[in-house]
Amino acid sequence: MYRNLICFFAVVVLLGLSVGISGKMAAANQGNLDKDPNLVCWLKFDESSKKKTVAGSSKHRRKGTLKGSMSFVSGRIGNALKCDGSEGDYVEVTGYKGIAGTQARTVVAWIKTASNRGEIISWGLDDFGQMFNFIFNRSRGLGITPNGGYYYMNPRVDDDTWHHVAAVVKDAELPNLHDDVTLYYDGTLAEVQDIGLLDLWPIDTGSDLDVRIGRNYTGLIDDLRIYDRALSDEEIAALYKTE
Ligand SMILES: [Ca+2]
Repeated sequence: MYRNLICFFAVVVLLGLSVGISGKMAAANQGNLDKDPNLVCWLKFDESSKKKTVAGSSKHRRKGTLKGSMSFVSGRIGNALKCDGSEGDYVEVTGYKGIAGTQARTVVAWIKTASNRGEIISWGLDDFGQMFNFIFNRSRGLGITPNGGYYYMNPRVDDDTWHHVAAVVKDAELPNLHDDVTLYYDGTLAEVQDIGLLDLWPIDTGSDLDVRIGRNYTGLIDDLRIYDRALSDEEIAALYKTE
């Protein structure tokens, strides 16, 4: 009897400890992700509506410049960028070519849209395999295309509510869409549309075009981040919990 009671209390204490520890780890995680040396570009879009530039919040201080008529409105965290769906209206991170070649990378953002078209972010060289587009593929799901092949998530994003979306390319000699790209929806792994052989298209990004945000996209973008490493499932989940 006593032994059972002692076991019961030991389990309760251990459970309590583990919950406490994991809570602390998640909190530390998010703070670390803001200061992560691999956070190579971070745009919070907290500007007021008259601004034509976007402050860079990563330690690299890469900032954005508004091309065309975009604005800032109340967003998911502070203000957000409002995009009007035009090809000529986007934010350019002038002079920054993004992450080139086969290097691992992560792009993360909050988005709110009622339309399933346009780019969240893109860079590279306009040739097969050499672009890196986080885009609504063929007006279907949100995902990655390197210009040739495409890979997108099944969950609908175009319901005019805020969603946290991310794409991760992990370390690989020559990464391909099927084996090395992971898509996330609201902090968890997204179910992905199976395209077949096109999924195997390799990613070898060029470094010709500056990073561009919001081309042909209608809606809001907030707290956009680029890391030059693959974030883990836990780190994506921690960013989703960011307030
Ligand atoms: Ca913001």
